[in-house]
Amino acid sequence: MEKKIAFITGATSGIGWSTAIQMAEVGYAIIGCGRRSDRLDELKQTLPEGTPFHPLTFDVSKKADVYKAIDSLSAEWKKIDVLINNAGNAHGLDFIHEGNVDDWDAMMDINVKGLLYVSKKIIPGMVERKSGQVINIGSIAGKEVYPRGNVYCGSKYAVDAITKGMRIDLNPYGIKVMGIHPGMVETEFSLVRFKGDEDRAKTTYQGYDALTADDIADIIVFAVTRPPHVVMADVLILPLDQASTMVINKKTS
Ligand code: NDP
Ligand code: 8X3
Repeated sequence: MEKKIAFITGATSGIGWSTAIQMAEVGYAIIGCGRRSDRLDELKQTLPEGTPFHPLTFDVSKKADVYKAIDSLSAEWKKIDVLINNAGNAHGLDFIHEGNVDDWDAMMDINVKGLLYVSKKIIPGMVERKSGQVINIGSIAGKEVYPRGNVYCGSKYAVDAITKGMRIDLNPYGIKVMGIHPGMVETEFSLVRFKGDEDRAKTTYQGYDALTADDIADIIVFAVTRPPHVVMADVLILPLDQASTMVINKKTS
């Protein structure tokens, strides 16, 4: 493969979708992942013409499926230059004593263990080649806890800690490791958190200009286009109207 290869989880929607397009625009071949294969077909049609694209349909929380999907790549596609661990969601927004255990399982299994399963299959190749870049999508929820954020925040604090651990352990191998921690980004995120309640999801982004998925993709492209000696290690990115998880300057009229 002449082009560098980016492996993007959660490429069927939101941040991952925009990242696939912007990475292709700067010359990357794309491995796009997600559970919805129809969306991956749609993504393929949306990418700049001539972009080498390999869809992989799997659930990141199912270890055997993750391994099978990544093992199915040809030797050429296995030489992944950039791994973007983006797949994830919040499930529910409940006080800890009222939380749904299935939601807790989903957030830990997808946001934390899913990231680890994918990393386990891809990072050893980077270590062998002594090159590569890992970009983990955390959240402002991994930097500060808010009411009813409990387990989602826990999952994103874990992503932050794992990212820092990766940077330390991979330091001898010339592998760049970055965490990106966005505030409010208007995607399907709230639709998933509120289990398909469109009105509630929409309200989350009303009264201020939330970030867009493209804003996060911009940061990713900036990070992967730095000179070899430069690592963008940690970025907290917020909408202008957001000062913290709980302080958002919403206009009421
Ligand atoms: P979206 O809901 O738009 O996208 C989530 C993506 O994750 C989808 O492509 C979805 O694909 C994939 N995904 C979810 N669960 C699984 C699973 N079990 N297996 C495989 N893929 C899965 O949300 P965002 O784009 O906003 O979210 C992307 C990341 O950004 C997440 O990690 C989120 O926590 C983080 N984030 C989002 C913020 C926001 O305000 N939107 C703020 C801070 C961080 P599919 O359903 O096809 O499997
Ligand atoms: C998404 C942002 O504040 O809803 O990670 O947790 S927040």
